[in-house]
Amino acid sequence: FQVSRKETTPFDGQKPGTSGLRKKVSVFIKPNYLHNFVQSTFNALSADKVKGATIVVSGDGRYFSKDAIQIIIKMAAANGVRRVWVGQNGLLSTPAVSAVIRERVGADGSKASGAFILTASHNPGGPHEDFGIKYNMENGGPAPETITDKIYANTKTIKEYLIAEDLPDVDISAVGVTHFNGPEGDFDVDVFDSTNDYVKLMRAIFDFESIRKLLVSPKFTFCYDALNGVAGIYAKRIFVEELGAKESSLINCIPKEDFGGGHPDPNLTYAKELVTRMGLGKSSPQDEPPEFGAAADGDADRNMILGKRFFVTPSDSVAIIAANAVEAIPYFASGLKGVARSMPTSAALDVVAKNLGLKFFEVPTGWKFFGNLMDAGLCSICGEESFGTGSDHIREKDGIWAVLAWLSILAYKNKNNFNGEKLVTVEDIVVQHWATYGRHYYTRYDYENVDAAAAKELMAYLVNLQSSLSDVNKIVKEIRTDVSNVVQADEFEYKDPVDGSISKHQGIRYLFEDGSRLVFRLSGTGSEGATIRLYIEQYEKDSSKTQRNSQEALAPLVDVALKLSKMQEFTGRSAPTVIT
Ligand code: VG1
Ligand code: CO
Repeated sequence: FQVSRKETTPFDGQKPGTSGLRKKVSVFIKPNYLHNFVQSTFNALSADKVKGATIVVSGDGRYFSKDAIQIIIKMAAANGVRRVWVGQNGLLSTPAVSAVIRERVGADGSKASGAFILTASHNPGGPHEDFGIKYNMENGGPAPETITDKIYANTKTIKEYLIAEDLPDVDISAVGVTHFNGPEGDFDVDVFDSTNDYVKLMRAIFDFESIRKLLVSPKFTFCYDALNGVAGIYAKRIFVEELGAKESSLINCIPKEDFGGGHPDPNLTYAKELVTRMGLGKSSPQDEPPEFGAAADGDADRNMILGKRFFVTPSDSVAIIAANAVEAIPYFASGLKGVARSMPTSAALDVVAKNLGLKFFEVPTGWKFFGNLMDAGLCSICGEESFGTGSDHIREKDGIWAVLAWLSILAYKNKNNFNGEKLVTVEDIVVQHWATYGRHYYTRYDYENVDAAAAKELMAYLVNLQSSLSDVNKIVKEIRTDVSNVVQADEFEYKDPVDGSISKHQGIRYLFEDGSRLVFRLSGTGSEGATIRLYIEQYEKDSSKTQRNSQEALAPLVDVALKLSKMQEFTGRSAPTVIT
């Protein structure tokens, strides 16, 4: 093939957000739009990560992925990349990409130095919806801000990109290596099985035999909803083929380019079918709900864990996994190095860390901050309130891993004896956890797609308020007398303990004397307007009061949050779009 240099001009707004660049497909298909971003990324990497390197290109299979993969292959060839690895049909979950970067060794001994992941995660897909792209580094984790800042700077000055226009499209539906010859030498496209490397890693972490006994036990019933995302191919392979779950326990497990028209976001609002099956929906289920249910987002890095008629809030989920990991999961048998959560995630994990004497870290939203801690050997398990849970086995959150972790805990709590009188259930485990550690009542209100200027004003107003705590408390007491005093109000700022880098403006916090918190943030993953996230939390130590309805328990704080922020005045919204 030949290398062409193509002239181009910059596009506005190619700044990677919390997790890459996400825009409407109609934006991504503009001539040169994707090309500019890909070339800007190559130009932001050190030469050895491009020339002669091996890179992975795949994603959640959403609309436009197949075209994007062919474009990136041609650009990689032209930029001197030696090998491109593609999951069959262009499919790899985000955690599987991380695993492939870290674990896969090519037939010729090659290792990958990075990956383009094609996904907009939990955002809808299809010709009128979202596409996304992000770059992950050699450690398998998202590019740090130093790199994403460079990529963004490059997108603003880009003048040309390199492409091998005459390279024929590669058939990515069939496993195998296609070999090409370019001006600088050989170039290979290696299409490989999307699940093998990931499954091998999961086998090395968990005791598949004991999980299998649980899944095949007639007392245990199971349901997994991939929301038509890429998780389906892993669920089928792992839960059904390896662990013996019935095929009928999988729903929406065939990946679709438009996620069946749905919102591939595993929460109580969008995972409707599963929520109904588990007995949590408005209408009652046809059959007795399963003992255990779980769902994933489009790229399978998120998870929702449900018991029969029972929702596990993600902040509790990571705390419970951390509390039980050493006993229940072979990978952690020798102990945890430390644990971490994102700032808006509830403090349930903090309490576990304190009780178990573990190192603990609070980082800004987004997975990239956990990676540094893990690379430095400081953190084994971490999580976010946004249905993200994971460990240092890779450098992304991992939806299937979280389900296997919960199944391991269930297997362990039932002493691997599933024929007893009554199984220990998901609800039993959570209620027991609250009794031991106290409960963090928690909810998140999302105001999606509000006017961007109004959202900014609301945030500026809240920051401004913080200059006087006594004024804040005066306003709070006028709204409600049954909440405690605000003792600290600030914008969260993080100093990375490993590299010393500082991230500012990571969310507005109001901290109360009794441990309650209100947090306000603007989303960095949307593609239209602005999304305001409001996180509300309250700690209850008294074990006789840990089983209240969470919206009821949090009502006073919700009231304070909405009135303090003048939410309706600024946004014109009387209610959030999503409550989790
Ligand atoms: C959201 C979540 C954040 C998560 C991010 C990426 O970001 O709040 O916790 O890490 O999505 O998840 P934001 O900036 O919109 O609040 V995923 O599954 O979209 O890669
Ligand atoms: Co995701």
